[in-house]
Amino acid sequence: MSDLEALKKEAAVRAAALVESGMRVGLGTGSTAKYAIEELGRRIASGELKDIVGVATSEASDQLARQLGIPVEPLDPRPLDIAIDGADEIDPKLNLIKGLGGALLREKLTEVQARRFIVIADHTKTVTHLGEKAPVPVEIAKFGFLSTIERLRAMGLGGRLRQPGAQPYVTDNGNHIFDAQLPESFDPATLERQLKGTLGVVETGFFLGMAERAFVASPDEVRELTP
Ligand code: ABF
Repeated sequence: MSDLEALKKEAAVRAAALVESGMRVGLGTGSTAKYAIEELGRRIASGELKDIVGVATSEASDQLARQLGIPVEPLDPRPLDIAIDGADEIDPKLNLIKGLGGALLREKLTEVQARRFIVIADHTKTVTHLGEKAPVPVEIAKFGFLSTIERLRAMGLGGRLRQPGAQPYVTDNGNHIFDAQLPESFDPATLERQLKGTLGVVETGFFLGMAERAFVASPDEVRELTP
């Protein structure tokens, strides 16, 4: 395991320790969240954790959880006790950019319902302001996606349709993703509102004011951050 993977795992294990028997747990997506799911599976197998129910934020996490003996249910209106997930950027107030893994819509639907939303990451994900390193992924409807992209460009946003091969990337919800380059200076809440008001936009990768705490692992320590 590389040093960075070991750090991600350390952060994930710290967050997974907050899960108690009987809890309903939002299961994140991505390489860091995978370690949290594995740790929950380990704790179930050892008999330390009983009767938890997972709500998965992607087909991949759903499959992994089931393989590890974590019962998975669809999201329903009941609150979740906790959700644990990775992020692409974390600012000092724990505002996040998420969605480079493509699961932003299910992640937001799930994590907004969690009493506690815990972020896990290695130290490369912290920034002083959002957009420093990553674009913001914007999930857009497949139907008319080129028109939606024109509307986004007309707002002054650069960026590109996510297209890893010959075809555009398709999310678990059948949509496409436009990875928007962020301007040098902008207010995330204002841009989020503008994006959500744009026809064809389904969801954005801004997760603002949602995280309760973050476990961020660096080679020296796992820091526990609060907003
Ligand atoms: C999910 O996975 C996403 O919201 C985010 O895009 C990504 C982070 O992945 P990783 O932990 O692999 O860096 O949490």
